[in-house]
Amino acid sequence: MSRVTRRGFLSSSTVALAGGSVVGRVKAALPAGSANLQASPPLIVSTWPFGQPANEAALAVIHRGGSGLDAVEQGIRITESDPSNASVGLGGIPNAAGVVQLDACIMSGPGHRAGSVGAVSGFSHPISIARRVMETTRHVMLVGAGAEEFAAEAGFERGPKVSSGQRAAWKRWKAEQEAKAKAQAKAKSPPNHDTIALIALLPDGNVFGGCSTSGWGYKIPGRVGDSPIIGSGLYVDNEVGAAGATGVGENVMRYCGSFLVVELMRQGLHPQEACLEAIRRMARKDPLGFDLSVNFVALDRQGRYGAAGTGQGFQYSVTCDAFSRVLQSPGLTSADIGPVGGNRK
Ligand code: SD4
Repeated sequence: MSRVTRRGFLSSSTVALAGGSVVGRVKAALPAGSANLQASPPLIVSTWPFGQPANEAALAVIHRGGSGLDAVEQGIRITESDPSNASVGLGGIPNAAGVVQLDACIMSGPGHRAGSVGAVSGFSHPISIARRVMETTRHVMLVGAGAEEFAAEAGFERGPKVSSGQRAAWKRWKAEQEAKAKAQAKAKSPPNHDTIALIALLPDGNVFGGCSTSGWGYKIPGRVGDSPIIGSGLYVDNEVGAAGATGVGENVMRYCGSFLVVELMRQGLHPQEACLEAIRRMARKDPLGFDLSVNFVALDRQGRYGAAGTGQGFQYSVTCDAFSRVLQSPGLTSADIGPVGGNRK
């Protein structure tokens, strides 16, 4: 199976559409993602290959006796601290006005608690601000100026608003925009989508998760994606497991994607099958079909895990005491759509 890099996944649907039936590929991928690699908690699963060092940092926190929330936060901070990650934390892609606005959320299975921030600029670690919202306020979500004021008062580390590389890329984009005078059309083709969603199962059976991103590159200022929305970019249910998403947030949000994956696991589906079934359900209903560009990771309380994406699928990272690996998820195309339902034309 060909491997899809995180930068390539937006165009992966079209590639896969030309590739014939995916049913065989889905079956072939199952053992690689789940049955062949037996995991036991502590188990950490995250989106994309850059999730692997985050997973490993999270595992080390757990072995040092840290809590599940510490593990999720510290793991995601690794990704947020790396300016080479093309849309998380310091590597964040600016919006159309040249400003990086970050989204993040965190969730604790115990107590079913959640915190999140949206459209925050000037801070490097939105995951930590999200955790502070959860732990010190009666709210779940703070956005924009209010979130920034909250973070400033709490003394959070300020980050460069735009890395020099991203600034240069934005300037090139801006110049192109002006030359072509097609700002609207361009905004529909973001340069890439690299979100970290990291979910963790601890040996005591508790489940945690977090998600962090700068979202859709060159988005309209104020746009908030799925990543900080509980149930969309992330969902944790201590009775069942957890799921997280990466891809085009608008397409995840309209279906409460991560909530859907968790609910499918509650009905007894293996995490990988739950990710596949959620995408099938979305694609059957949606005018975009399998061009939704959505990807999910999931794990359950039994220590099973999986992932799936549209097109050729995507790469995700799995870490436990026995191994730490980047795996290829199965992908779904129109060949796997089944009966068309809902309001799909
Ligand atoms: C968003 N879902 O803001 C995020 C982007 C993403 O990998 O996942 N990038 O739409």
